[in-house]
Amino acid sequence: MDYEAIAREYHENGFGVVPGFFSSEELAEVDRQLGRYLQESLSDLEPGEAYYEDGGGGAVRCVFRINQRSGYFAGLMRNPRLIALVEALYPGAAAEADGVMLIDKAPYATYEFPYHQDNAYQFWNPAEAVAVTLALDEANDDNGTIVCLKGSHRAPILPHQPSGVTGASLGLLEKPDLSRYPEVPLDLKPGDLSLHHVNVIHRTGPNRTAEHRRNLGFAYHSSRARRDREAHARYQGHLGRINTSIRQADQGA
Ligand SMILES: O=C(O)CCC(=O)C(=O)O
Repeated sequence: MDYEAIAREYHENGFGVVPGFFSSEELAEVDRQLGRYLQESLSDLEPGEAYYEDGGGGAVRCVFRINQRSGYFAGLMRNPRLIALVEALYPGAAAEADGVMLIDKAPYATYEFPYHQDNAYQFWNPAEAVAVTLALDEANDDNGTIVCLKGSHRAPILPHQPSGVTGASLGLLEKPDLSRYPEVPLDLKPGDLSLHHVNVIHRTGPNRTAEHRRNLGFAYHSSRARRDREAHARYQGHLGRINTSIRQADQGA
């Protein structure tokens, strides 16, 4: 695998795709472990760790920080090939793994994750951080894959507001300039990875198919990046308030 070419594309565009990173056997094991995790842990998760379709009652939509309750996923995010890939993006620094999340876009789900930049709530400086997405199912424009805006990782962090979409905390206040930053949907086969820079503007669309679109998102930063801890703590407080209001709505409060 030509990590240098992948890194060049990533820095040029703000995103990239790595086909066939995990073999079908490796992916089958990831899927099996995920099924086990959901069966064993879902009922124990705290508000804010998981979000569901239709508020509380539906299928799972997102599960965050899977690594905190699963030794398997804590190990997977430190998989030496994943670490080597991230270190190729940020040479001369160590790759630090921050967490693993699951996104499951259900068949015919109509919600969209609005345009956003991950660093609007991750607060890395320098912005040496990346989301690595492992496709568990095929992902394309029809089933709401991630759509990145080419070159937008060079933009500053733009004003965001609460998105109002369960599982997506923030969205851009204003629609970005698509003539300057054209949209590129990331087409993935199971086992492929996509990489998106923490500053790149991206969104996801609805799932217009009868199949699930699931992926695992791994967050990494380079050992040169520092988090603005005050801003992050303020954001965590804001998330806590959102989760309280979701809980109250579920309980009819
Ligand atoms: O995979 C998805 O549906 C959402 C991914 C996303 O927006 C993100 O990783 O920031």
